Amino acid sequence: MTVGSLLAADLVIAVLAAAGWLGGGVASAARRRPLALGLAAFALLATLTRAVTITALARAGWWFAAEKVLIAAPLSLAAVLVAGARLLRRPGDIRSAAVPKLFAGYALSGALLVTLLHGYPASAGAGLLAVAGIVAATAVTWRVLGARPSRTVSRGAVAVAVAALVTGTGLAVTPGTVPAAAHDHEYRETRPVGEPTRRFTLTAGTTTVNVSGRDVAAWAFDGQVPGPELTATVGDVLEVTLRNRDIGRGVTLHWHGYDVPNGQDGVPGVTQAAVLPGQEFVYRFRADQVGTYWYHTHAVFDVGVRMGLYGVLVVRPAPVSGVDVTVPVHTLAGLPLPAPRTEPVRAGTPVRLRLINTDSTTHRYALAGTPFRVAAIDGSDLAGPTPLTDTAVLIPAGGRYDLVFTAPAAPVALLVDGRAVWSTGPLAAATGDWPVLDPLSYGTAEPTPWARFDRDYTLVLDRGLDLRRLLPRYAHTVNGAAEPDIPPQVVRPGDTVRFTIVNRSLVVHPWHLHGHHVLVLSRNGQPATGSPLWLDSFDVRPGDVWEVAFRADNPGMWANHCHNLPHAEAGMVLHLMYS
Ligand SMILES: [Cu+2]
Repeated sequence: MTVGSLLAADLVIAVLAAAGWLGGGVASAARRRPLALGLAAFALLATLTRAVTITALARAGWWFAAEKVLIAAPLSLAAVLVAGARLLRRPGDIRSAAVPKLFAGYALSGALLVTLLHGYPASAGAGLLAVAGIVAATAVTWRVLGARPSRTVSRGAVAVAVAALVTGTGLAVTPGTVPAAAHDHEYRETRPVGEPTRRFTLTAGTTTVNVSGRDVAAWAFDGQVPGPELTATVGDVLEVTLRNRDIGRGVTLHWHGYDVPNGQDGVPGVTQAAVLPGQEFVYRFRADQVGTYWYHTHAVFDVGVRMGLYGVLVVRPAPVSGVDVTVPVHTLAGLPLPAPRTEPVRAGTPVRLRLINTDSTTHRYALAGTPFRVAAIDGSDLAGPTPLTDTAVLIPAGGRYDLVFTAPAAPVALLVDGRAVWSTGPLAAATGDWPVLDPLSYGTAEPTPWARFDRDYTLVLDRGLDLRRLLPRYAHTVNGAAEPDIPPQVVRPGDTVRFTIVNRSLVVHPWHLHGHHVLVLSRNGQPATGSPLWLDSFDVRPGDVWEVAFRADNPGMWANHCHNLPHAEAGMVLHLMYS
């Protein structure tokens, strides 16, 4: 069982246990004896089962189980002692068993709320608030059901509830380490880039585009989705003038995967101000990295990218022979892009397909009709890629794979999630049951360039209630905090830095560090054994633990965030900053 499914199973069992106790309590109060006993027995079994799931999660990593061991386990034990013991007693008036069962239900619900609303890391404040709620709810139940606890017991309950509430609130609202203001830095260009050799102008504006015969509202560069394909040869100096015609909330250009100097990175509020209607901004950088990249707005980027403010950036070595096709996949107003295209290719011609996922979720790509190799991922060439046949690849949000093959005489087709997007001729292919390539074991290994690390950071991805804003939100969190309250990671120029990224939530988080490519060291304790993988976008699935590392060689203030853009807008953004 994967850690991701353990997390889900534990959550389901916790819900069932809480519901079972609450239902049993209500049935007892209604004097429905068989139902009450059945539900309570079921709840007792579910509560005890959690000992197994919580232990397994703790063995997989403390991050997955901290609050379950420290808060849920003691509360579950209390529930079992109070309500379970009651089950063993000689049958009397079933109604008198209602309060113990309801107490157990409150205890398990309280623990569940701690997991769902607070998550990681476990905190005494959250635990005490849960205790206060449980004691208060039990005291009220006692009254409502007309039972008469002794004066000592009721006074004791009130005292415990008040003390827990006060202490818990105090601990919960005390601010942690609030980061230094992350938004007034600006790193000036220090490297001279030379005279531009490739000049482009991109004008952002609202428009209507036609997708599969339907007119849909879009935000676009130069009126087209995707925007114009920017191409360069390695060594070129790119100058891109961004103009904003009428995108009211502003626009920027972020060069996804391109490790530009910080001032060119296009993150509003961090490296520049958003370009408002009527304004312009000029980006200039040298094209030192060969490969497949893309650009997109980083201003209100959940809406902006989804509405169409993105395009392709390809930097080729010179000279290039053969067929070279870019396939940027996107979902615009629920409709898939690009439209299917057929392009006959003469047999024997070398073909490179540059697959780009510009959506917020993973896509599955399958190339049918030919063996192929994965020549590059995220712009970096792989070492010793071997031929693959009938194998699918999963590309995370923001990620790119370059597939290469020699065109056979028979047709070849590229399918995205089962839909043909590019082909050399008619080909019906069923690719749904193909195995998926694991890039961590593909290609030829090379020694890791570093033996030791100057900095170690752990990012635990979760969900939680963020109360630090005007309106509370159910945020996507990193180490229990949401933007802008996640402390920045501080590095010195030249440091080798290791990140451990842990996903204890139930959804995939495609991780994306700006300005640097990270080398994958391991996933879930298994070292990467294939070609060195230098990634800028990788899917951290539920229960995953990724270890990646990079050299701090690009000074500035860099966004480090989830590239599922709704998650990023809901708090999952922090910054990497150079001291
Ligand atoms: Cu995410």
